[in-house]
Amino acid sequence: MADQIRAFIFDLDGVITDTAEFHYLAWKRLADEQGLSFTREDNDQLRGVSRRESLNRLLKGKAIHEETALAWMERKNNYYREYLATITPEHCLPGVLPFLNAARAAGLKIAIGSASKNARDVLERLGILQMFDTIGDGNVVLNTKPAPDLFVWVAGRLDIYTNQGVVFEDAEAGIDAALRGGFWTVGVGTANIQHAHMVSPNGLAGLSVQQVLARFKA
Ligand code: B16
Ligand code: MG
Repeated sequence: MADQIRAFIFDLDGVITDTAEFHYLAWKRLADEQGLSFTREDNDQLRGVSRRESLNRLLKGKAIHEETALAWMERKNNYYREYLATITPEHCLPGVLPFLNAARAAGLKIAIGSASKNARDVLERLGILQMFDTIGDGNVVLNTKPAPDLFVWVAGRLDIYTNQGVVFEDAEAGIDAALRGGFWTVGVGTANIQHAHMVSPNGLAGLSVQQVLARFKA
């Protein structure tokens, strides 16, 4: 079992807010313009996956020049950022604010571990950026989920051992990353996350801080 739990680390898209629809609309716009097929089912496979790997999957083996790849990723991101402009504090998923407040009240550090390079902007628009002790996003490490690097970077910034942290994730790649890093894991939602130590199908709304702490009590 763990040493005492000292921090909760949250993925962003799918745990704190739901930006998957905006990613879908942005990739779909690019795909339509380039004559590529891209469905909602395809988009579901991109949860927690970096922008570069998302493009690779969208291309389905089609080869393009590096310059073109960079230009397409920038175009997609510009579309995505147009949609982000509509985000307000009402876009926090149900139960998020009470859960974050309860975690802080219990003396835990709280942090973000998101693959997104836009994470800070999203958190600012949600009005919760200042609540977190550390923000790990798509800009801080080279190797993205399922590599453990991002969560390990966050643990370093929080000054904790990895087995003192619980990672909340909605995506298979994110749970794999946290397990490889030696963290405790809570799978949030209904995706392929059954290998997490604990699963909450109804998001943070279906969970209490005390329940999580009790599950990982030393
Ligand atoms: P960006 P998370 C992930 O966020 C999204 O789930 C994924 O769909 C996206 O491709 C990735 O961020 C990169 O996002 O293009 O904004 O850098 O779930 O890790 O919070
Ligand atoms: Mg996610």
